[in-house]
Amino acid sequence: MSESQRIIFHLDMDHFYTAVEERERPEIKGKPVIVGADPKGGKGRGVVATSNYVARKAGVRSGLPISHAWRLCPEAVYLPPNFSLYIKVSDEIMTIARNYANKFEQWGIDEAFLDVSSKVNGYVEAEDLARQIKSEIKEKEGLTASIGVGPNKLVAKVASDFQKPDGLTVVRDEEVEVFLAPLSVRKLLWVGRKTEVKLKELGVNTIGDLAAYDASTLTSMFGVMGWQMHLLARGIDKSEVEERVGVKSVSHETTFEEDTADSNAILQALNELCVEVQKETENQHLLFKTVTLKIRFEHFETHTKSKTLPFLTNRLYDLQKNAKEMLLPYLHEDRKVRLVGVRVSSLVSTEKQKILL
Ligand code: TTP
Ligand code: CA
Repeated sequence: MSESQRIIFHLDMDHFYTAVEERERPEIKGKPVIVGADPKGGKGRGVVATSNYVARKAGVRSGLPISHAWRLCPEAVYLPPNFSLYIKVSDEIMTIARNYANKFEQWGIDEAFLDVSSKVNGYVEAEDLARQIKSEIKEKEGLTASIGVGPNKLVAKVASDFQKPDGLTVVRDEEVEVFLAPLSVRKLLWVGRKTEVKLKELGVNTIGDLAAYDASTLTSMFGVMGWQMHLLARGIDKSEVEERVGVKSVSHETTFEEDTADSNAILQALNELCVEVQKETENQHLLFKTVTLKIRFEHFETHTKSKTLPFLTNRLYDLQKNAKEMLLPYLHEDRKVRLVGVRVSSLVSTEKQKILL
């Protein structure tokens, strides 16, 4: 299929965490709302996860130190993140959106790409379809989404951000260049702050400036990325919408040198496995919700038992306590154990807010 025949949507929920909180607590609607670390009267550490549009008017944004947010907006409603609720709502939204797409790619907790090329005939139908998705989400979840429609993922992504909140921006193939040209280079997916500074030094501020710049100079300065940036600036992006597979679980298991019925030895092994699993989740910036115990007796009789916690965690204590609780009923003096294992799943990345269920 040629590039010009594709129609891609990018769906992005508006101020997601705070929108969910406002839905759950109608009494805070209209007030500035900030989800993030505890401000502790201005002495808190940690950062803002997100803020609603009222708080954004006061300058409070994602990533700002919470103490700074407190100075800008002490009257805001400050709430700790309720990840399990956001994940549940995210799942429901993704289920709604997925239904409309030929190909679907979740991109973070509140974003997704949809390839609807063979669902619609042209941009007029595409716009109707985008409206339908927005209203189904509004009706079923009470939340607003912004959708960008374009010939590829890049244009769709930039378009969804163009008229927020509750936006719908359609950019047809022939409009791409004019649409992108006046926007800051920062809007391009892979242009970070450092690159932005370097580009500014070259006199490149807008996407249009970048598109007009000599590609080989960019390549000599930034390597492959320079070449890619130049393509993106011209609105060229051939990447496909595809289901992403992430880390789904983290697990460790151990086989005893000799089968054993010594409950102390088995519990100690389990604790050590929990330490390894917890370390790995921490290194990968993951929180988990489901803990699974695996136990194999002599003669290979194997059992697994899982428990889903009511909250997301990455604490060793939670892991060890729950794994132990599941293990104890299996331990008997006359039953020798060959192997124990621990797995955590229902993972969420704290770093990029990617869901890896
Ligand atoms: P975003 O989509 O970047 O932001 P948003 O939905 O809050 O606001 P917008 O209307 O501009 O799209 O991120 C989605 C959620 O991810 C956000 O609600 C909270 C979380 N998040 C963080 O926890 N830390 C961050 O630094 C960012 C950017 C987001
Ligand atoms: Ca969002």
